[in-house]
Amino acid sequence: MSEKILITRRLPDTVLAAAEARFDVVLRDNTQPMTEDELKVALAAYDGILPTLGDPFTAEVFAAVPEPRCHVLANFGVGYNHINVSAATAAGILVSNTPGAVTDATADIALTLMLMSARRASEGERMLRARNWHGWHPTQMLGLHMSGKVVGIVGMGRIGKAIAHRAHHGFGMEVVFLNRSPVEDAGVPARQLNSLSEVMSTADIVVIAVPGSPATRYLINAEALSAMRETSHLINIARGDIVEEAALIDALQSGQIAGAGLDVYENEPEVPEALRTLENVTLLPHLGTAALEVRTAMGMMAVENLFAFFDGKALPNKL
Ligand code: 8YV
Repeated sequence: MSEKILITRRLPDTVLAAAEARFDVVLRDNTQPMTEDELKVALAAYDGILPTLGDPFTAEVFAAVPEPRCHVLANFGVGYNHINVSAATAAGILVSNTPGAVTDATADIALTLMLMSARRASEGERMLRARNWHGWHPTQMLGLHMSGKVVGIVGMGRIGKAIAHRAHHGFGMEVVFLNRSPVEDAGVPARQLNSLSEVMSTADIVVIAVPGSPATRYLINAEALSAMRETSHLINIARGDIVEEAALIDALQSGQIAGAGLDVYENEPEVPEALRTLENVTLLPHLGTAALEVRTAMGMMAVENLFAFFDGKALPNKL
């Protein structure tokens, strides 16, 4: 009899077909994350789970199911801040993610937001759509010229390096970065700085590319933002709660910084009214990996981890 697998949101058809060819798949076709209560039921009812963004696998969820039927969580996505991996391990449950598959697409969205924020693209489009464009003139809507400026990358992992590559080769930007361990080779000429405030004060555009975790929650708070210049921009493509949204709103309203570009939010899909009404912020609905081939590669990677587990092999992407 084939293993029973829960997939918590609809994945591309080819991924579902690959999973269904081997497993007895239950697809939860819903846009919202599961609740903690639903996860407790699922841990007892399925042999494996393929979780998606935000499904709250907290320590309490694992503790509530002392003898789970499920022994593998193959997360769809590189970020696993919604899964307490040490509590899962203690409960005898293996966890994997999808590194690599998301890198280029997420870096592309970072560059999209850098350009949109620097060149005031969404503000301009809103002006035009509202019929408030009354003619071109030489000093209209002047933004930040990215070429030759300094990008400061917070978190020089795979995605940080892919952003550095694009910024250096595409725009001739100087790259500075912060990383908790020394980085021998950033892939392009780059300077590792010693403190967050140094990166914030040196860069014309700061990009957040660290994983979300309790350790990085509110890393970018009022104090960090106060080190930025009034001509600078902040971009977040990582996790929403790395940036203290209320402090960012203050910084954007007061002119402490010139602009921001966000793909992620503290309480997705909620976006504060204050952010939605500000002109100097570009807001995307967590589009980081939103391309069919990317979501397919992520899904196939998660499914391969399930195959390995049920074949009795090591998980290729075990956390
Ligand atoms: C995914 C992401 O779309 O991979 C990640 O960590 O943030 C996204 O790009 C999402 O996590 C899917 O679960």
